[in-house]
Amino acid sequence: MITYPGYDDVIQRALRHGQRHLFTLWNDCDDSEKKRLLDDIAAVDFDLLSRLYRQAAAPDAAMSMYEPAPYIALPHDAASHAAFSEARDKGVDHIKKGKAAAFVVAGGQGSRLGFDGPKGIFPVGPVTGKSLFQIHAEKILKYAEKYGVSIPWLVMTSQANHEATAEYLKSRGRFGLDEKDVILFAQNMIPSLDTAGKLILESKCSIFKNPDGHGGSLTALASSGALAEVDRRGIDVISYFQVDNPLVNIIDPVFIGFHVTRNANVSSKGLMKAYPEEKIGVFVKFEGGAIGVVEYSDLPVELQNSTDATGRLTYCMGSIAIHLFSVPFIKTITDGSGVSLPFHIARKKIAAYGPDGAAEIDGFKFEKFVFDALPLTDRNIVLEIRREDEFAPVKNKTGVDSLETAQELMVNQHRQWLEKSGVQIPPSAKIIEISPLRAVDAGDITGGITLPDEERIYLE
Ligand code: UD2
Repeated sequence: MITYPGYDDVIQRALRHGQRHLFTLWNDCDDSEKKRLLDDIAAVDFDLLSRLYRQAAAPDAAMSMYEPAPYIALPHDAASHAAFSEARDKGVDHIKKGKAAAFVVAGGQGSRLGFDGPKGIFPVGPVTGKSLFQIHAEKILKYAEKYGVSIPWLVMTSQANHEATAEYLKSRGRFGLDEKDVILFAQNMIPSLDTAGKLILESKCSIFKNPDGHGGSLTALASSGALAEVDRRGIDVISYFQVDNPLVNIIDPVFIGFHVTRNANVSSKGLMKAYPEEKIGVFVKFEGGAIGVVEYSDLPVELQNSTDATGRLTYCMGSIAIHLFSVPFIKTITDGSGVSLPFHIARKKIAAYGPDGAAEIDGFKFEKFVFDALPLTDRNIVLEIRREDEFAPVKNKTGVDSLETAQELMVNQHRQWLEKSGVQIPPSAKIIEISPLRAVDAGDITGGITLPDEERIYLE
C-alpha cells in the first residue's frame, strides 16, 4: 500500500484516475523524491487532462469557416498617409503618458540553433555579437529616453530557462534598465499524456510536463502579479513580441495610435507572405465576424496556394506574432470567469522513464497559442507593415529564417537608415551595425556622422 504523511488524498486521487503506474518505482525513491512526485500529482488538473485526451483521441472534424481578414494597408494615398500621421501623433502622446509596456515571450531554448541556453542569450549583433535580449533591452532604454518615460519590460521565461535568464540579465546589469522596470516571471507547465491517456514519468519520481505555449503568457501575466503591477502603474497597453525577432519595433507609435483611436482590445501586425508555404499563420475573418489567425500547418494546401484575380495570395496577410493587448481585456480573459484560450494538441515523441530506464514514447503535448485571444473580442485590428522593417526571425541554424538571414536584414536596415539620413557610407563598408542606444529608427540618426572606411562598422 502506498502512503505518505499528509498526501494520502493525493495518492487516492491519482489511483481513482487510473494512474497507478506512476508508483511503479515508488520504492526506489527517497523521501524527498516521493514528495516531489506527490507535489507533481497534486498540481494535476485531471478533469482538464481527460477532456484534452478525449479531444486528442477523437479530433473534432468540424472545420471552421473563414475568409481573409480585413487589414489597414500600408499608406498609399493622401488619406492613408494622413491617417498614419494622425495615428503616430496619438501614439506618441499615449507613450509619453507612460501608458505602454513591452512584453517578450522568451520561454524557448536555443536548441534548434545548436545553442545551449535561453534563446534570448543567443548572439545576433552582426558586428558586436549582442544577444537578442541585449538588443531588446537597449531598444526599450532608447524608447524610454525618447519619450521621457519609464517603460516596463515584462519577460516571460519557462521553468527550463528562468534561472539562467534571471542570472544573465542580472549579471549584465539588465543592460541599463532599472531593476524595477524588468519584471520576470515563468510560464506554467502542463503534463503530457501517453497515447493511452496516462501521465508519463520523466524520472523515477517526477511527471513529464511541457510549457503551456505562448498562449499561456496571458494567464502567467495575471497569476504572476505582473498584470496588476503594470495596471497599478497606469499602463493600459501591452506590446507583445517574440524573443527571436531582433528587428521588432517594440514601442511603435503608429501601431499604438491606431490601437488607441480604434478602441481596440487586440491589435496585430501583419505582412505580405513571401511564398505560400512560409511558416507563419494567416489572418482570417471567421464566420460570425471575429478576426483570428490560422496557423500555417492548419491552412489547407488549396487555400495556401489560392490566388486572386491579380495573382496575389488570397490569404496573403501573415502574422508575425506582434500584438498589442489592452490591459482591461487581458483582465477579462484571465479572471477565471470562464473564457480562456483553447489547447492545441500535438502528437510528439516524448523522453519517458520506465522500469527499464529512459525510453522514447509517443504521446500528446498540449499548448496554447496567443493568437487564439484575437477572436475573443470584436475590437480587433490588423496593421500591415513592411517585412524588411520589422521581421527577421532567428529560427534555424542555417538557411531560411536563420542567423545569417536575420543579420543580413539587420545590416540592410541600418544601411538604409544611414542613407536616408544623408550619411556617407564608405566604399569598404560591408557589415554595419547601429546600437539601439543610438537609434531605433532612421529619424534618430542626426548630426554630422563620419564613418571610418572599414569593412565592419559599429555605430555606438
Ligand atoms: C510562431 C507563430 C507563427 C509565426 C511565427 C513568426 C504560432 C503557433 N506560430 O511560429 O504563426 O507568427 O511565430 O516568427 O504562434 N514561446 C514561449 N513559450 C512556449 C512556446 C513558445 O515563450 O511555451 C516563445 C518562444 O520563446 C518564441 C515564440 O514563443 O519566442 C515563438 O515560438 P516558436 O518559435 O515555437 O513559434 P513558431 O516559429 O513555430
